[in-house]
Amino acid sequence: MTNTQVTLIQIDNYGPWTTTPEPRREVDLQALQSRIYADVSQLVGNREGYAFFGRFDNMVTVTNGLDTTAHQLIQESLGNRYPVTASMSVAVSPSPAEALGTASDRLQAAGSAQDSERQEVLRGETIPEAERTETDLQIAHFDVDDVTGKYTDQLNEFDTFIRIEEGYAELMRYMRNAHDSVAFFVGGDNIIAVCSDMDERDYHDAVAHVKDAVGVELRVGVGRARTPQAAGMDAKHALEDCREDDYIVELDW
Ligand SMILES: Nc1nc2c(ncn2[C@@H]2O[C@H](COP(=O)(O)OP(=O)(O)O)[C@@H](O)[C@H]2O)c(=O)[nH]1
Ligand SMILES: [Mg+2]
Repeated sequence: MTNTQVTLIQIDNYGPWTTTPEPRREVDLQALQSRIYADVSQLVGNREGYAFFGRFDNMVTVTNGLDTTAHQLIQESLGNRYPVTASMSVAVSPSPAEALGTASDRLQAAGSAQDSERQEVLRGETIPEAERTETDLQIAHFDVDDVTGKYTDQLNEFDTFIRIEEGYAELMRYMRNAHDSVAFFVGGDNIIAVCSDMDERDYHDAVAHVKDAVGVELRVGVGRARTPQAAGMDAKHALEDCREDDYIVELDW
């Protein structure tokens, strides 16, 4: 059984900040957002977690193994490095989508994303060390079969981008609706999903659904472990096995 710990990181009062006293230069906002994400990826990643850029102002991170103190340190580091602060909300569930839902509820209860009074809150609970198991995380690493031959080397880059985004949109919706799982585009032709307890058939169905709906052919490797990074690395190895053996789905257990 999976038990995913999700931390929602939300930049405090970011909307008003981007327009006060007048709209800030977009290029500066883009640089700021990508730097905050880079730091979050490393701060969470150094502690065996995974971070997704999401909408940049709201980042979803998977934090099994990070306790409250680790969260406070990350929050403090962001506050020290940037002209904005971040709030964090943590929740745990066998269903990743439900964990993210509970984390969102807790943050919303603490105040609006555009409330200047709500600053650097930290809410929620982490998994007690004694309750952690080797199957808490199930992570799936999807990639488009031969994106280079079918798209990158063939089409206008914008038409390639449209195809990849269509595949992503279809997969994220399917994983959310059918399996309470959350999937994020991570660049190139890659999508990483944090999954509930899905089996091989479920993954075949997901890949078949995306192919039927939008014609994008995916492969997927899946890992299971105690930490997000261990599960994610197993998933990447399983995906390499898929490519070598010409399978569509490979589970690393
Ligand atoms: N985030 C991420 N991107 C990757 C990874 N591997 C490949 N990519 C990206 O995906 C693109 C396509 O690579 P690949 O899937 O190997 O090509 P294909 O075999 O033609 O589909 C690369 O240009 C990278 O941008 C990975 O492990 N993680
Ligand atoms: Mg590929």
